[in-house]
Amino acid sequence: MASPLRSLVYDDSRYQKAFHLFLECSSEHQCMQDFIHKILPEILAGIGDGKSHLNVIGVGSGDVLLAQKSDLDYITFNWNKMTSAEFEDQWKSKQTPKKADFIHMIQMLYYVKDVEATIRFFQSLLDKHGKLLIILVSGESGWGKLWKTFRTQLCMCEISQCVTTADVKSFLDSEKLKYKSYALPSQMDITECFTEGDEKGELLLDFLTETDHFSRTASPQLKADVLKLLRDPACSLESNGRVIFNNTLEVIIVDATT
Ligand code: HSM
Repeated sequence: MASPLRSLVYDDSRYQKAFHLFLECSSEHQCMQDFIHKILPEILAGIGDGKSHLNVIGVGSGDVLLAQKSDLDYITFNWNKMTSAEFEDQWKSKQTPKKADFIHMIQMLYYVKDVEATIRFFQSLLDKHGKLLIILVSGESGWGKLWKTFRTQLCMCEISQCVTTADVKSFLDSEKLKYKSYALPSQMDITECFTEGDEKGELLLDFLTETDHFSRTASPQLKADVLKLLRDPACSLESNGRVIFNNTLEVIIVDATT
């Protein structure tokens, strides 16, 4: 029988609402900013091999925040408003010999059809000493536990949606690609998810399960099982009456092939 559950990605306005609430309730952006300011500069020090200009590709980057920045006029931006698969086709058809010094894919691999092909393609664009940065939720996070347990019920659309850094690392190991990884501890307050009918809790639950109106459309059994796991120490800690979900992210830095 077809599942009554519909992926949240098909309702963009609800997805945006849930995503913004998730950002308010989590330290997701803070932990990435700390990494970018404190650790990334040292990692990037060796790229470019003495060149005066660096070619950077941001896969999945948006242009909205750029309008608020006034100090970036030494950078030339070319925007490609297309999916990464379309970008790949376009790149291949142009047979461009250009290589990239740094490529970043921040929280975007959930939205591609083929994670391995996407990594393989972008890694192949790296110039000598170039680096590819991937950020996703860690396989050790609450997300990893949730998706391992309910993958068949919750990850039901054509995109990769439930991918974690554990999947990426096992692919990189199988391809014998060299990489380093860095855990970024992060939390998300999911207390309201356990109050029946709470609007905020229901939106957060949609974000966690990637499901449109999960509370209303999931079977009572699935809902009870998901809520039980979300509260389990495998996923969350309870502190001062709040339920704090493990939202740990992980950064993977892949080297160019020598
Ligand atoms: N689909 C959203 C996965 C995610 N989790 C992003 C944390 N950040």
